[in-house]
Amino acid sequence: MQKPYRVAMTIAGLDPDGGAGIIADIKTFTALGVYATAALTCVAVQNTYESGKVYELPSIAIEEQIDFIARDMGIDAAKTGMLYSNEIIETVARCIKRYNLKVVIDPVIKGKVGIELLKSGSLKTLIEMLIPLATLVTPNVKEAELITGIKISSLEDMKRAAKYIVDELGARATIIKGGHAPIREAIDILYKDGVFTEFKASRIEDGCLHGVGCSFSAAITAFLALGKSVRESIALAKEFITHAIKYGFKGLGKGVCPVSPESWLEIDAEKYRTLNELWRAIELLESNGELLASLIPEVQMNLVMALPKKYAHDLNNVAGILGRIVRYGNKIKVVGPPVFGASKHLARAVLKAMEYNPQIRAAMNIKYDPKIIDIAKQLGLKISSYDRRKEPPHIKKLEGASIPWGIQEAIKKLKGQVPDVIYHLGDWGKEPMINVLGTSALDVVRKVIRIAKEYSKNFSNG
Ligand code: PXL
Repeated sequence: MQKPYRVAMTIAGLDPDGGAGIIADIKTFTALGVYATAALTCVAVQNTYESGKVYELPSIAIEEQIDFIARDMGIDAAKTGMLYSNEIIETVARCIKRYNLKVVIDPVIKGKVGIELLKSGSLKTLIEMLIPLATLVTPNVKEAELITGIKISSLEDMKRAAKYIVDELGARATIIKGGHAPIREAIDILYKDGVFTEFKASRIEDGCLHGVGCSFSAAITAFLALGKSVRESIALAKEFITHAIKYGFKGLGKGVCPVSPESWLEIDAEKYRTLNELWRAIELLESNGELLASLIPEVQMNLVMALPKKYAHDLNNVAGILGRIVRYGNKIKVVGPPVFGASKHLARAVLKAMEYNPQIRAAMNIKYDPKIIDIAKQLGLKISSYDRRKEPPHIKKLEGASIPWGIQEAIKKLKGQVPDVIYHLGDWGKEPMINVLGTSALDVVRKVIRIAKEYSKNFSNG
């Protein structure tokens, strides 16, 4: 029978800033749907820019942690990180043999900000006692050089070192990570069963790298725990780590920013939250259908909501209503469901507004009427506008550039503040239009309903 849960264990140190070490490993296991357990080896006091002291746990404490979990839950796969001393390495090697653990050895020697993760005299012990037990060893170029004594300055050197780690040192397989090599692509070389495999990923400019090695080896471990092959686990872990680097915690801490293993889960959660918010806004729109019918422009109406700023790169990260919102007798009809990539115009407007204020995430277009602008003013909404006739020819020629240009003009008029309402008076063949902006789809719809209530009074007064 299929086991209901897969258990992974990290045998590693604590990095209190949470970027690397067991915290990164636990986040990674969790993000990948594997039950996370940990045996703590050391406390490596540090933050994103300075290293402090290392406090070692007695090796008996490490052994007991592993024993307690192995005999209770079982360990489907394990990884090692900071092991620091001969004593700890020997203890961990004994435990791996005792439980015949499937184990990824991440031979960490120095942390990103320089903390010593392995005592200088302990590398020999790691090579002799641990590498022969490894399902996979995951050194970076620097570590591979120290382990093999081979100077690495090319792909060929990486291959020689990889072969050495398996054929001479006895690991089942190794992947040498080329992330640090001075080439455009980050190429990793796997050597397993006499075969080299290259894994490529383009380098991410301005990504976050604190904890990248820990999260990568933890991701491989998680996939191994799920029963995937080494090759498959690496390919999947590569995708995972690229995501974690790209969506890392930019600006957090004063030094090297931490990767974000949790972004793997967060992005899907945000997609769900965004669509859910749009469904709620649709309900509100429909229940005010009669009120809103008079606000529908010739080109019909749409309502969009973008993913949070860090995930909002292009039109596909903005959800809108498929088929738009149309006039239907004296009511409105929401034609289709909310879908990512369903609207271009409003999506471009909201993406531009988000550049100025990341809290802004939603927009809706309504027909232009000077009375509506007056009402918006009376309601205390902040208003700006732009003149489409002043659009420069080079912008006009560029596909999709007109709306962002206009939104930017309107925001610049307010010295960079994003207003609630941006309107323009049209141009040849372009209908005048009002865009209502807000922090969420419901926020925008509520503003539009307030406007519509006043506008309908206006009508009934003649
Ligand atoms: O990234 C390697 C690493 C592993 N383990 C601990 C660390 C670091 C890097 O800072 O602190 C505990």
